[in-house]
Amino acid sequence: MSVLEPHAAHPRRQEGVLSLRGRTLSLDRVRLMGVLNITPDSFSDGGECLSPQRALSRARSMLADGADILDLGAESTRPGSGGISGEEELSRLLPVLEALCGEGALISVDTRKAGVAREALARGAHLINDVTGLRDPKMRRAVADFGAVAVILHMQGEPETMQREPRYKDVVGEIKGFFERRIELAEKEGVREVILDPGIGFGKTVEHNLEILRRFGEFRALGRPLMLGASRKSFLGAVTGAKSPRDRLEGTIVSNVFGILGGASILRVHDLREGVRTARVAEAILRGRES
Ligand code: HH2
Repeated sequence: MSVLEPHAAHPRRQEGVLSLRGRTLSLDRVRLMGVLNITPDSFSDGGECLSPQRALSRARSMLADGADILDLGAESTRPGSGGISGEEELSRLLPVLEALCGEGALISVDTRKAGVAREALARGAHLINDVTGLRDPKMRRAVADFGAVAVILHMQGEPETMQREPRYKDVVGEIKGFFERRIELAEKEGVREVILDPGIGFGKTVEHNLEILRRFGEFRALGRPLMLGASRKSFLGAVTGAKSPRDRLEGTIVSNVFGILGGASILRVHDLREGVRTARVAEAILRGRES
């Protein structure tokens, strides 16, 4: 199937409204999630926002540039990263989370720990972005107890080792099967709503990432909103030779266009101004400006 010919049985994008704990986010257009890494070691911007003041100023500038949601991550999941304790993660996260919730922002928390998710949800977070795809029953319980939405991300292996030798017979087919199994587990536990993210760079070779983007539209068959996180990732450097993550903006834009053509509802990006403009132009081409 070509990216330009959406499957007749499925609309280009999952439309509707996300209910985010008393707030709503309409998916009538592509939404932008801004990455806020409150970490010393994230792959593209580690150390930039470790102090709450700097994190808040970056968050405000992403909101001003058009971010619909901010994704707060206090533990890096870059390939080879070791974990940190829940206490450490919370001490980085909570001051920034509380301030931004107080300012009315929609907040996603990027965490693998059920205890961290619970604390964040108790303080007003709207969405849990779990790179382990709700594997832990305690995580599913936490999301369900708070009536929150969760992002189920596909990862082969663990961040510590995931890039060693990722292997698939059919990368898209296997990810779809994974989503089906995790959606079933999540729904059994009472999780109301999930967003699916195939996890670019999470246990995938360059070729796997390219194939996921080429075949992104196939995930539409699952009938859930889709998220794409290609921003600044290393496969773009492998293709273009851009060693520095900051030098991968064009690759990010092209990937996001492919994601939009394939039906992505949410793009997770570091560069908001460019991300918003990419989405608006792609939508205008697809649907005309009037709509
Ligand atoms: N990518 C990263 C982290 N979390 N979550 C979703 N849903 N999708 C992604 O593609 C994704 C993610 C890695 O990027 P970043 O947060 O910039 O780096 P790090 O994990 O090193 O903090």
